[in-house]
Amino acid sequence: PPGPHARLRIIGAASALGTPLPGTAAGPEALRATPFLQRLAEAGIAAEWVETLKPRLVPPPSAPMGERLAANGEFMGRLADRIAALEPDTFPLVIGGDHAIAVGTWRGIARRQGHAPGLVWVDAHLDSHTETSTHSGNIHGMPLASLIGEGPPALVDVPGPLLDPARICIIGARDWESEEYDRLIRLGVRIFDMADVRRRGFGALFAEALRIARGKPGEEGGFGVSIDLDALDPLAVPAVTCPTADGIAPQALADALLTLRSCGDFVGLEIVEYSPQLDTDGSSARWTAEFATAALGPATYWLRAKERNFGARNYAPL
Ligand code: HAR
Ligand code: MN
Ligand code: MN
Ligand code: MN
Repeated sequence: PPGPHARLRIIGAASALGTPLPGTAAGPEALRATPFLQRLAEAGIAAEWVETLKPRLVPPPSAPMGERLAANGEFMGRLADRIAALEPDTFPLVIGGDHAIAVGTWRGIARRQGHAPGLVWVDAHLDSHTETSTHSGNIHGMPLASLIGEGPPALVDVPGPLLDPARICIIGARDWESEEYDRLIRLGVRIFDMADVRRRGFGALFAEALRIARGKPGEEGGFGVSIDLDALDPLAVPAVTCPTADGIAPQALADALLTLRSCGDFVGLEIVEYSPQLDTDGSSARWTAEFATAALGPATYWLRAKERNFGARNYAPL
């Protein structure tokens, strides 16, 4: 079981290779320059920013699909290698970058532990096209399908165990094309859309998503959470590549993430699509820090007792 003081390791993934808009490439270093680390430290979280990885090949958005896929594959391979090489007893927080980086994050985490985790995917979108079904040609619309094994070799062949679709749950979806929706239903991925969120409440759905991601009793690999900031309502969190109306209230997400503090089987967190040029008042950066803090701060005694889980990953105070 993980130790009670897993050390937090932040990896920046400064990529916009999955989108025609360049903004997300500056995301990690921009967040690093805000009070992001200070906010974590205030909450008793000692974090080390390990490295910000940058793409080696940056084809223009007009380049052929094959060239853009190859550039993504090269970058995701290096990201997965870096994550797989993290010391034991550390917890990875990966900061994007557009959402195509998920290919590297989750294959790397799966390889690191020798078993795929379940995954809660918080997003306005389904990100489950392939190179043949995509309407836009944008590769950040493809990472989830490729993590399950459907998609172009450049993405699917990044080394590491594939994810089990029965242990993936999407929350917050409200904008998709039928091909990706049909693919996920065929594969058995659960989708909670915004109508479900309004009907049942975000907290209840998030708890159910965790059960889905953990799998049947005794299943291995723990679970991870991937937060695409465009899942949030763009009136509150506008600094994203694809703002999509009628999203999740940021406080509802922060409240739900608090429940992760007591989960000893929580194995990784990813936050993507931050586009600093659009963050004119810094509010999107503040919410991003709030989400990381909510998920990764020390578990309270009350929460730990409630969960009866003493493998909780706490972070030693600075
Ligand atoms: N479905 C659309 C497409 O394939 C939009 C998907 C990508 N947008 C994101 N990722 N920001 O979630 O182009
Ligand atoms: Mn996404
Ligand atoms: Mn999205
Ligand atoms: Mn379309």
